[in-house]
Amino acid sequence: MAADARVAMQVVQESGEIVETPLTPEELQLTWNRSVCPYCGVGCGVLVGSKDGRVRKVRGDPNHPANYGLLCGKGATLPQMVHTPDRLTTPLIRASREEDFQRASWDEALERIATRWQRIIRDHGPDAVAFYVSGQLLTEDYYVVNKLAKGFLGTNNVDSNSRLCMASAVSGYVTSLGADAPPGCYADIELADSFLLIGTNTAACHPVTFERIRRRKLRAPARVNVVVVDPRKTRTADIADVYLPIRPGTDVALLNAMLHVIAREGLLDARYMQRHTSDWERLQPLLERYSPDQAAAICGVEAGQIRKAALLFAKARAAMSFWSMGLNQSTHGTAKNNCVINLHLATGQIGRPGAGPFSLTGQPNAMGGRETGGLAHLLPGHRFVAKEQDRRAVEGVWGVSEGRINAKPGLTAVELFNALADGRVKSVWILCTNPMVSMPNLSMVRQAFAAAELVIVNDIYHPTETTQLADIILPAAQWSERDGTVTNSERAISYLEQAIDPPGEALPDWQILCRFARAMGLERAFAFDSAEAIYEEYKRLTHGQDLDIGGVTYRRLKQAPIQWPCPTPGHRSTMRRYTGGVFAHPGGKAHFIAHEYETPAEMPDAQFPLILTTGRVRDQWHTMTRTGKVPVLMKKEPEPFIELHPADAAPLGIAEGDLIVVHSRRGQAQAACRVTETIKPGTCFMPFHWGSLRGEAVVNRATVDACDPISKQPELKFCAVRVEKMGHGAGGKGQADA
Ligand SMILES: Nc1nc2c(c(=O)[nH]1)N[C@H]1C(S)=C(S)[C@@H](COP(=O)(O)OP(=O)(O)OC[C@H]3O[C@@H](n4cnc5c(=O)[nH]c(N)nc54)[C@H](O)[C@@H]3O)O[C@H]1N2
Ligand SMILES: Nc1nc2c(c(=O)[nH]1)N[C@H]1C(S)=C(S)[C@@H](COP(=O)(O)OP(=O)(O)OC[C@H]3O[C@@H](n4cnc5c(=O)[nH]c(N)nc54)[C@H](O)[C@@H]3O)O[C@H]1N2
Ligand code: SF4
Ligand SMILES: [Mo]
Repeated sequence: MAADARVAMQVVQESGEIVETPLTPEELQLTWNRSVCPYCGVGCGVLVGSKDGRVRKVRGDPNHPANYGLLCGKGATLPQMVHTPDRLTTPLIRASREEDFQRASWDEALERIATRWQRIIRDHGPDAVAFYVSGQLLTEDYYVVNKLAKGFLGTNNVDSNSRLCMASAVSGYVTSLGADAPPGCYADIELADSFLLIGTNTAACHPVTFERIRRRKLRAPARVNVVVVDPRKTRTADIADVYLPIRPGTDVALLNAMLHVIAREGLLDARYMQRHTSDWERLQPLLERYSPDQAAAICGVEAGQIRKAALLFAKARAAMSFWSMGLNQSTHGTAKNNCVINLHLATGQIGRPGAGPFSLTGQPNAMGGRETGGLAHLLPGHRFVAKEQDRRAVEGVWGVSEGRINAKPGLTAVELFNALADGRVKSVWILCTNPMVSMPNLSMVRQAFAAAELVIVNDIYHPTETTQLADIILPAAQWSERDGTVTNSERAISYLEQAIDPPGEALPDWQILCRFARAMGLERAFAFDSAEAIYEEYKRLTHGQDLDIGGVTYRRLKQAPIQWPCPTPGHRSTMRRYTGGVFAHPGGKAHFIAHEYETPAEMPDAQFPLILTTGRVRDQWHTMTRTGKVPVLMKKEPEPFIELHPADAAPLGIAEGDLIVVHSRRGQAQAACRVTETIKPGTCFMPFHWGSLRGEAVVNRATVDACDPISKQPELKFCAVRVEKMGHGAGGKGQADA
């Protein structure tokens, strides 16, 4: 597919300004391939310009419906992270953790894993091994790892970093609507006249989607309104008509109060509720207790503002809500998702143009992961491990005997590392994630690595904080070096074309897994010779399911992305689900779900009086293995920082730029203080990007690993800490790499 790249490069700046650069004569000499940005879940289409085996340029794909040509700074600088000196080119192995890594052949490395895993499985059972994977794998990788573990090795221990990310959205949609995934599409943005942005720093984390919302607002400032709810006044709040600086963790109280107001003011859509929903009678009595005044006291915002936000939402012709980690990463993450969806159901703001709840997916293929069963309780095709008929259906397609798939869900991310630490799990294979930076409560994770008998890591670089602790490191082909598919936030499946060859002996993750399966004696089931062959098999498992992709082929995807469901070859794409008001629960009705506000797991006290919340900056991606190598991206925020309100800083004698340390019951992190009024008093904020390879600003040493009981998602947005000054510019006492 020769993509037409005769388009100007359009990059959206933080100010919202769009900088356009026309194609240079050299760029016209490049070979252009169509792909998708491998960073956030917006899923921007990109054109990849390469020459002599190297990626030289990236441009936004003018025809891709996620971005219509626009990119943010991370997408625009992709070529700079592909060819770096620390790329892995061969497998690396070592006999003990005291030794250095040695190069090895693929056969040697995979034989070694196969021998060890066969022994562990024989001696301790299949649940003594586990995979910890990533929303940045492609759909085909995800499918193979699930088939291998759940169908053939006999363990459901496949969990993903999506557990730290979208798990609460999954459980929220499933409990409220009957099935996973956002019902609407990006094109709704141009049709909506009210936006609720809650627990999302869209401007920094989904910049191209934010730009669409911003333009919508600016084009009709009087008609279109925006409500932003965040304890930090981020750039996202720049476009807000109502900004609610909520106390962290109190969103359930706020959302209940908004619905209280809507009911009080007679703004419920009674007809819609009666026809298409159930269980309002359970929610209504609870709402009585959430008057704006009561919620104001809990949330630390003005009652009048809560009222205003509620009216803007309910009176809108079409209202959309967007949310992400500020709601999901919580011990009540499922409840928060349910409460947002309650608002939509009560006002009929769902299943029609411009209206609907829209969780912003974090990673580029977290959606594909959810579809292919990439969490420990799921099976491919939106199926559940715990449901017998689901297991039978999957066993049939995989050609394994009835009963082969274990009925017990596997270990979820935090459970998995705990099980490694206490010896229940002996070996873990980590693909495409860097848990020694991104998991909560890193000292526990460190113990898990120390206790593990065999740690295998697939990455593209070495060292990372995680590869450093491995026994075997396997070199993965990355973005632009392989093909496959991803699904973005709006359920759009896109095809990523291979543009160049991978370096050295690096292989796509699915090929590594298939070669390993063959080393385990599983030749037949893992004889896939292409990503397309995997896709065709996976497709069979979506037949008759809500996400049926029977009509999707690589051939069609090479022309344009397709939004599922798309059950037949003649079917075009599904922009919106539930347009007829028939939901995926048996009986077709969506459920109202009642939740009381409850406090987070670890509340501040005399010893640890402040709330620590964590998150992201615009120009860095996660643990910085890629964006940290791009000079222009490092410029904006070259150093880690801790935000503190002047009212909290002054009594501690802390001034702007002071080096401060954040202590929790579990560990500490250090960074320079940024004294700012944009953060809620009583709260401090630290980005989680900086890992131990970059110093002592490792915030997950302090975070808590308490989880939502339903989604099992950890509370990365709330724990109790104390901060103190270390002296201007002075180095801190190190903490061995946790
Ligand atoms: N630049 C950049 N973009 C990214 C990523 C990245 O690493 N860098 N990662 C991608 C991924 S995987 C994800 S999951 C998304 C995450 O995208 P976001 O969820 O937008 O990012 P965060 O910064 O983690 O958190 C969002 C906001 O939640 C607020 N918050 C904290 N506690 C609460 C609370 O109790 N209530 C409310 N209402 N708000 C709260 C924080 O102050 C923060 O501004 O971004 C994706 N995009
Ligand atoms: N405190 C705190 N912690 C958090 C969060 C937070 O908000 N606060 N957010 C959480 C969330 S939402 C997320 S999604 C996680 C993200 O956390 P991680 O998944 O740990 O972060 P990444 O840096 O994206 O890790 C991806 C790894 O895969 C490698 N890689 C890149 N491409 C490929 C490939 O094609 N194949 C293979 N095998 N490897 C590849 C990269 O080099 C990198 O080492 O962090 C979570 N942790
Ligand atoms: S908005 Fe997301 S997908 Fe689009 S270019 Fe930026 S990081 Fe990539
Ligand atoms: Mo995420």
